[in-house]
Amino acid sequence: MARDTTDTLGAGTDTATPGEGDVVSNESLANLLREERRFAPPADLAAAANVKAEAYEQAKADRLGFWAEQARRLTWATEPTETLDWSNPPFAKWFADGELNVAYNCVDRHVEAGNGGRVAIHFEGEPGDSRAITYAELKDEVSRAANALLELGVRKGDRVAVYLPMIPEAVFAMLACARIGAAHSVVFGGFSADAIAARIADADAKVVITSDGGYRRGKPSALKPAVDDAVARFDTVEHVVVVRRTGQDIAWNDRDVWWHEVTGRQSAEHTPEAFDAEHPLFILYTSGTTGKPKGILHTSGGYLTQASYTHHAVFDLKPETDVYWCTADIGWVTGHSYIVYGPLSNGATQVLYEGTPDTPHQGRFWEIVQKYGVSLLYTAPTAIRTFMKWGDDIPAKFDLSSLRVLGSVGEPINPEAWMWYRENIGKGKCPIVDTWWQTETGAMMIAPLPGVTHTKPGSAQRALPGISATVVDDEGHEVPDGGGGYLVLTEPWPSMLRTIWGDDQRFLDTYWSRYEGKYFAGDGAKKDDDGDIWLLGRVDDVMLVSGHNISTTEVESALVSHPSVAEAAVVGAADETTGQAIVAFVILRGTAAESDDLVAQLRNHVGSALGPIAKPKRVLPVAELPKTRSGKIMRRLLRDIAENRELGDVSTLTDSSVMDLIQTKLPSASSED
Ligand code: 6R9
Repeated sequence: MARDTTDTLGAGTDTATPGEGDVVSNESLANLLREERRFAPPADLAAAANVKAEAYEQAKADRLGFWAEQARRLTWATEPTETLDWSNPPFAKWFADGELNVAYNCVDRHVEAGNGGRVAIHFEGEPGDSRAITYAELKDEVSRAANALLELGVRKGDRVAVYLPMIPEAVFAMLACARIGAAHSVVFGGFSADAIAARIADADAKVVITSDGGYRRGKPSALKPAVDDAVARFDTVEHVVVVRRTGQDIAWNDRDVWWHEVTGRQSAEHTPEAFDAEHPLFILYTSGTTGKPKGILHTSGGYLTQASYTHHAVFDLKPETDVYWCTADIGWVTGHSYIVYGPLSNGATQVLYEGTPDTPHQGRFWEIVQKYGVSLLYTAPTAIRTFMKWGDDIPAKFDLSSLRVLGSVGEPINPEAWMWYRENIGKGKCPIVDTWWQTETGAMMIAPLPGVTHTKPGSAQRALPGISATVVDDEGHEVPDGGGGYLVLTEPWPSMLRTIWGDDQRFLDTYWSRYEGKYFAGDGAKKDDDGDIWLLGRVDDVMLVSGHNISTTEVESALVSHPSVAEAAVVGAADETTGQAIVAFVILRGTAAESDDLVAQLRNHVGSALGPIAKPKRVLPVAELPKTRSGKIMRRLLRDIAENRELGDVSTLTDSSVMDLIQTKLPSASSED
């Protein structure tokens, strides 16, 4: 199934596609796609890069020494003397005898270094309101919020749920928790009352921080009613803190307190306490293939070391001059590591945008880049493909000359989307860093270094310095260059998940039982002839056609390389003769007209790009694709459609009407030659 975040704990159990059996067969993933384009780093960027090629050598010679050095980029109350304790694998301890305060590292130390006047956050509300928050102001806000949480009875070791829109208070709330040693559990602001309730229960959260609402597609959208509904199911939630954002009418309960009141009466002084490096920092829920979301636990010192280092290395952040913008929601791991902890620990100036890319117009992102002079941009392939569909003329209207590094995360980026990003947004001069990582890995694992790597469209390329990743076959043997199989991580890394909250056994079973001593990421991957890694999508999505494992990603990329296609989602549907047959759903680019002739062209196009085995049996032009709220395509639902089955759980879809639209397309399905 597509990797998504299920709305409720316990609900949404997925079953394997009938007839498909175990898609991880003895046939390793076929290596079909060829990509010859290469792009050298710009000379000036390479010359001044934060991290140069030596880092790989240095980390290879002494991996733990390398991470110990990166840990010294942080400010410790007690410097660690131990780097890694791996005496009880896979339960790692990093920097175990060190002590630090994560919020101090993200806030106070920049003020102490004389940078209190630097803007930490340029907030841009969807309606066009804006607010600049300096590091000195951030320190006051976080300190007041920390004092407020203490007044409400939150203590070190407690859990606080956060359910907020993309507003500065979300950052303040997370850092306030970190400051007092309470773990936050951020629940994405689009989730239902059931999802909130399940997460409150699983983590036993004592306080919930929410808002009346947020702005979404030009309208206030309420948040508090869902929290009220969820909280009413327990007597364990002591307080609900409510940020006033939209001013809409809300019901008020005894346990509710206004954020502005409870923080407004606090001192702006709060002395951060130092916590053990292994003190819990946050829990973030991610779905499993079997329904119940997993509470991924991250701790302090190792997590911050890697979030901070990778942000510095992969974005080449120059905090004095760069303006960074990550468009992810704070409710996803990307928002945690690359809006809050990575950039702020590095003293970055960043943009925080509340709304959607097409409100009030389809150029909103580029208008924001122009307004703030954004130099480092981090977004997702789904957004890039949407911009491709909207047309090249939209970004062309804005001044994007401030950009210098472009990042991608969340899904494999198709080579054509990569090229579009490079040409239309980066104007051919910005390196693209395709960053592979997961909620579980906490921080980036496989990505180019912008001043070092000769980039290849569509490949995340190689493990970052200090990270060990490879591709193995079914038996766990490393595949040779040119081979395909499953991505594994072969050595522990500082920001690795420590366990699944309350369920060590599930942690072992999910990640560590498939290959002895290796972390199983659940993604298909291949190595090219240079040994560079290409991600091929979730293992559960891999198709088995006439005995060959074929990746959805490669077929999708071949489709997107056709000038008429903006986006594609491919699934394997049960088929009497071939086991599974490839069915492709495609969104056409603005100008392309749907016709039988085009469908035939697209099928042939894939056949000639990848070989006859990968030629889709059916190609269905559709207006939209089902996506999770973090933008990942939900292929599981498309499989249901392709196999004429009742749809499975649709609660994680951004827009469930999409499925009705797609279903109406089925009769016009074009079939085989
Ligand atoms: C950071 C994040 C993790 C899964 C991961 C993989 C996919 C993420 C990717 C990518 C190819 C990339 N994924 N980045 N696939 N190339 N650059 O997205 O975390 O929400 O936990 O999802 O996303 O399938 O296993 P998370």
